[in-house]
Amino acid sequence: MPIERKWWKEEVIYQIYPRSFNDSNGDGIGDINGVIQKLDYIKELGVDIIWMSPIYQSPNDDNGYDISDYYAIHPEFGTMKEFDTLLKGIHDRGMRLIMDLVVNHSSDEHAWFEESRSSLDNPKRDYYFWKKGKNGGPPNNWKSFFGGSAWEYDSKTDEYFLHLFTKKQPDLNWENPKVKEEIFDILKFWLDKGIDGFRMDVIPLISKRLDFSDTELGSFNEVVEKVYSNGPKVHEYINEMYERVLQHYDIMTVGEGPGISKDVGLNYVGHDRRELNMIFHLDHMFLGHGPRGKFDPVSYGWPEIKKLFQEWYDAMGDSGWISIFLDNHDFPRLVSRFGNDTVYRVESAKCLATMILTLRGTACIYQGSEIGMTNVDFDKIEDYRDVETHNFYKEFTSEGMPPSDFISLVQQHGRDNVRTPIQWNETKHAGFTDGTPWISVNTNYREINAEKVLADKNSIFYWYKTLIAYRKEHKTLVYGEWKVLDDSNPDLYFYSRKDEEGDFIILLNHSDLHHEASFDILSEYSLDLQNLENDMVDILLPWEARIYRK
Ligand code: TEU
Ligand code: CA
Repeated sequence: MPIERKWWKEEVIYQIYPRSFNDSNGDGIGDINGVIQKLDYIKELGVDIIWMSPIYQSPNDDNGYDISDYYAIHPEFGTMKEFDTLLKGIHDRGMRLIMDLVVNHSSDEHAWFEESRSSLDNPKRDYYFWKKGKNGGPPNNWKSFFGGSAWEYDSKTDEYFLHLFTKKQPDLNWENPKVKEEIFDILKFWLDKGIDGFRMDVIPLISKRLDFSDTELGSFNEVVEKVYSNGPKVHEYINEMYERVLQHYDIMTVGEGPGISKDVGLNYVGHDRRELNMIFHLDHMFLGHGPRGKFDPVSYGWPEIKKLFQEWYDAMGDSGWISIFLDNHDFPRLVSRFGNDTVYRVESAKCLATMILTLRGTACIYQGSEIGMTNVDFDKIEDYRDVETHNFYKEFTSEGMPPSDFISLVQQHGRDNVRTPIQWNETKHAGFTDGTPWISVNTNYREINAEKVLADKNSIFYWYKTLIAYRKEHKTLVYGEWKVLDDSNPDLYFYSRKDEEGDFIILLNHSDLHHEASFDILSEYSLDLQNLENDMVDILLPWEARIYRK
């Protein structure tokens, strides 16, 4: 079967975490008008699809991933009228907008939950999961993604409710047909406004194993995969969403896939599955998460990363599809985690960009990657905002971990690394706000900011722009067969992309070392793109990236 050609396979996604993108009214919080002000900047990069993290009404326990009204724009971000202006501005520039759909759970301040918790016989009681405790404690031993039990006791009705995330994010009960109807109405509301699709938050979690039995599994990643994700009715629910809503619009859907392994990926995105278009799988992002998660780290390296990319390529075949990304609002800055954000920050950022834009999958770029923003090194817990960080700080320090030890873990693995304000220029607060930012700006903003990269034709920004245009010109980099040519050197990523339209070789040195690069096959190709100056054909400089074409 020939691979199907689709716009959402060819186009490039740019993720905006609006709270940290650009503040237009001086309250220290990024907003919709702030995004509108930067639409030409985004267009200049050459990306096509903007994925907007949640902008709905929310108490912000998890920065908008706890929604209290799916039909309302949070006043901090602006008004529905301003949203309409944003959508028009995006469409007028030939770009598309996908919204973040968070329907595994709502906020506990959603009207549904306020009714549900009010009494045992409230008509909305089973919009959520309520259970009696066991042996004086929660119904089972399930843990939240964000520490502690996944159950919260509610004294009013003497029952516990399920929350796989914070206790202000109660899980919705998709078993209840009324819940599904409510969610399908939400989808239709936003699709009828003209948006171009959805990123579906933790979609593999929406079907629960209703026996709610204790788990004996050791590592949290295993619990996510085998207990929380891929439940008995997950495909029934997503397929129903497709049949009832999604198929009636020319849109794209991408499922965020904690727990979706390569072995079940095709069940969600196979071309004939009538479910989702693609997955943000998290296998490479969860690398390094030890038994208790990211703050219980284990070592890993490029061999594990490349093995996962091979496994997912093989699993998808020509039928399924994934997105290729190396960071988002939940994971550290890609140049800090996978590159070298000190001596070779620019070179490694460009090298990693080359990887993202030459593998098979829809490339997704997180805000700030195009200017080479790095992790932060806040050294006080008060500097952090992320509920995940604060919950685990309490949990680990209460077990005796010195606070300074936890802080160094947060500096490496915490989500606020990617949530500091975008660094627009070298004025106060990096030009993000005229007020006090909701989270401090990275202190390196004078050296790293958009104004500087836009003035430098050799900057990371223009390398992304060049690669994006190159990928669009050569669709072989989207659809072509991918093959690793030689993996004898663990520091090199050496692969081809080939189909009837083109024949490319990509050669990446993802290390701080010089490497020999005299591969006979290259004599048949000409060098099209190189991320740095180097006229030594047979030697690769640290973090050098080359694209050859026949
Ligand atoms: O993330 C789900 C998820 O897997 C995250 O919990 C992430 O992997 C975790 O931080 C790793 O430790 C989605 C959203 O992207 C995230 O921002 C939300 O906090 C979460 O769901 C709950 O909505
Ligand atoms: Ca604002």
